[in-house]
Amino acid sequence: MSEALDKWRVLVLHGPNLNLLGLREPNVYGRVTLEEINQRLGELAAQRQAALRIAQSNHEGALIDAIHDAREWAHGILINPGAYTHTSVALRDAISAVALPCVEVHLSNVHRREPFRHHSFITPVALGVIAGFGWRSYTLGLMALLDALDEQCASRS
Ligand code: DHK
Repeated sequence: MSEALDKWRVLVLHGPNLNLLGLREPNVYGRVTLEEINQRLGELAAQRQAALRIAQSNHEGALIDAIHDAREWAHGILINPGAYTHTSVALRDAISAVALPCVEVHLSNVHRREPFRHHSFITPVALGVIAGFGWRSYTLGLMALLDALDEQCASRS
């Protein structure tokens, strides 16, 4: 990764259980692995002159630490908070605290699933949400984030 030459630097964060993608409930989450998703994101980022730092954690605090750290280097955040979407005020506060543009993504259409998945603590502090398109939610989310960053930059110049 040649961050110095890239236009945008993005933190990609995968929350709990997403390390099991490909094996985990493939009828809900698909058969594409996390590594494959990361590879597809990397290809898209290269086309758009963006640099990605990618992390996955099953621990709320580690996700929060990564968000705090992003304050020092990132222009934006792409996050699938997994189940923390529906439970974590702390994760929401971290996103709000760093004030970086953030796109929330979900592989599944959470609104077609159990009622407890219908509420997100993250959405109110996100630019937008993409859900229900399997692994493509991530690439659509990255495109949306980079478009928003480009637009922000154009409106400043
Ligand atoms: C992933 C999870 O792990 C769930 O807890 C969320 C999300 C949905 C997804 O669809 O990517 O409810």
